Amino acid sequence: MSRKKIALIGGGQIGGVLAQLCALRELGDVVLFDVVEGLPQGKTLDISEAAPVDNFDVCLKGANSYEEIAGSNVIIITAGLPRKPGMSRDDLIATNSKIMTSVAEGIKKHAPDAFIICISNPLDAMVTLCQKVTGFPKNRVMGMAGVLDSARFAAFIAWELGVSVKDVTAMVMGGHGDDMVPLIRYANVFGIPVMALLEKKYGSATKAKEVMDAMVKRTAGAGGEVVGLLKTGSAFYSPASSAICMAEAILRDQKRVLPVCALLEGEYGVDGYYVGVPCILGANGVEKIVEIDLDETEQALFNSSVSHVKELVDSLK
Ligand code: A3D
Repeated sequence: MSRKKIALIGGGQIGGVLAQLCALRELGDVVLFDVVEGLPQGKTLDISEAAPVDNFDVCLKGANSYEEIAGSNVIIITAGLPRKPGMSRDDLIATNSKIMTSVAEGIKKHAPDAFIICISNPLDAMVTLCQKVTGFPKNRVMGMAGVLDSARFAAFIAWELGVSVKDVTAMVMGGHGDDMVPLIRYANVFGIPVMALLEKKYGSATKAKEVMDAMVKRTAGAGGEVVGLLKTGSAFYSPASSAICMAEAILRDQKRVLPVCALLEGEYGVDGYYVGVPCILGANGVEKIVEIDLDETEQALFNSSVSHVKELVDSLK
């Protein structure tokens, strides 16, 4: 039986970490593709030379030609510019849509059976474009944003309550913009609602709400917080880990329930747009969109986030 094959399109900050994580977890052989000559070859050689130390049996190869991605099971796209301080994700749309079109054409021609996970920003628009250009079925083209946004929300909750991140479940839905929707009501620590724990900690519902509101705000602005500190680019460790979690769910048929940027066709009252919603991810990619109940406030926030996604995607037409 041959190993699985993972192609990483874009060998920049996220691409390099993705390649290393694929190797450390022995997810399969890796092709790291970039338009810059030498960059993917140098990074994959560097990672490969750590194999005797880290004990992984996978082959990593750098490439500047799409022929090399043939036979890939999963492809993760990070090709495109990242944000700099003062930029919104939407400011990247003109440049990154040209890049995404060429990437999607390359994938369509050379890896027509692959599952695709897009990371390039503005995420919701880029994944839409990728699906349009490849023409792949909706279960095989998805975006990563919700896993990362939810991880950030969960990290802030764990730090605030002084509990292990392993026991926190917190989900963020909607578009990958500043109006994303962290779901307060569903956030829990091993089944205990986070709001109940905050109320116990502070002895006041008002203070608990204040603390939660601050965590929600920090979650929505978390990408920008990292950009502001780095100054030369955006987050790359946590986005890479989040995409690997999705790739692993597909490659190992884990049936994980994760927030995924998936094409909605009527679910949540949205038709024909990619939006972050909980999905079952397994060997068939997005196997099911899970519809959860939203109360009036959550639904209003979700609708407002979706209307921003629609505006952005419609500007591509
Ligand atoms: P960066 O380190 O600049 O890497 C991007 C790579 O893409 C560079 O090495 C480029 O050479 C390469 N590239 C440019 N054009 C092409 C092309 N046509 N074909 C193949 N490769 C090309 O950026 P990064 O890795 O930090 O970020 C990559 C993308 O992910 C950016 O658009 C970010 O905004 C986005 N991002 C998304 C999230 C989400 O949660 C969705 C988080 C963080 C970053």
